[in-house]
Amino acid sequence: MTALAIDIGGTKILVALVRDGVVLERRQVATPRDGGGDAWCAAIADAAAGWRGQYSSAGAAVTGGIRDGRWYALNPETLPAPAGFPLEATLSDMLGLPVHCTNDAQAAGWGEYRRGAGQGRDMGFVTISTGIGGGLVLGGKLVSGISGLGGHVGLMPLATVDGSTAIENLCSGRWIAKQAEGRADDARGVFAAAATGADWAREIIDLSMDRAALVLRTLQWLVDPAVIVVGGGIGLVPSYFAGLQQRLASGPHRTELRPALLGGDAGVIGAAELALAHSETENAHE
Ligand code: BMX
Repeated sequence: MTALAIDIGGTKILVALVRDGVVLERRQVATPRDGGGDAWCAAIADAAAGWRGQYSSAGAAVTGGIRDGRWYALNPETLPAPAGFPLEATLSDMLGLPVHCTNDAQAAGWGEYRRGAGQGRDMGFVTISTGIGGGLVLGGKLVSGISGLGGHVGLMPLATVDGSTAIENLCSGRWIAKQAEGRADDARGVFAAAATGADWAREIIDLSMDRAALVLRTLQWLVDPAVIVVGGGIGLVPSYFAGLQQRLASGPHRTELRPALLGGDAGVIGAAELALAHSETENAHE
């Protein structure tokens, strides 16, 4: 069964055709950050137009929260998703079939559990990207919680004593880009500068790794999972992943730290799996 899968992140939107955990075709567009919900959905419908008739279910993994099919930002700085935007209804109308929507890190965590680095083991998934998202799979179940936000570690108010800011605001890709203060255009530019030996860039990345390692450490204390899978455009930079590994090397936990095996496809692969499971449940109830 082929699914249309969508991943709406703070920086890019990926639209793909997925079958049995494999991406058959993909299209990627930059997220028009100021466009708003209708513009983002139109960009998705456009990108998928050529695949009409080739899929029988559809799912979307989105940055932010989903409640009753409506979308809202948890941290509008990651993406200012319009509060209460009817994402499921709008995408379903535009694409002509029901579209099941989930938080992006939840979907990616499920993708890694089913088809990637987590396979079959209790796992925590952490994506270090524009923001920092998280998901948990325990006992073979995605722990969505009552709000669909289980394991959302990037939003924990860890790094400040007064709890006034989420830890992602102090180490995510957006934070890295902001610290450059004009010396680089984006997080990628900071990594490029660090690679050529710029001390200012190394310091920013080191501090980001120190703080992101706290996120992973917290997950270890809370859940002590067999594996923590790290994904996202920042988390998957090899030197960054190695820095996290080094910071977690000591301590009593036996948790294995692994890079997402599905890389940037984890979200669409997870969204496809969840869409399929959802449409099977719906059909069983008909
Ligand atoms: C933020 C939050 C999470 C998301 C995470 C990673 C919003 C818009 N997003 O914590 O829901 O999982 O960022 O998102 O509130 P990404 O866009 O960086 O992949």
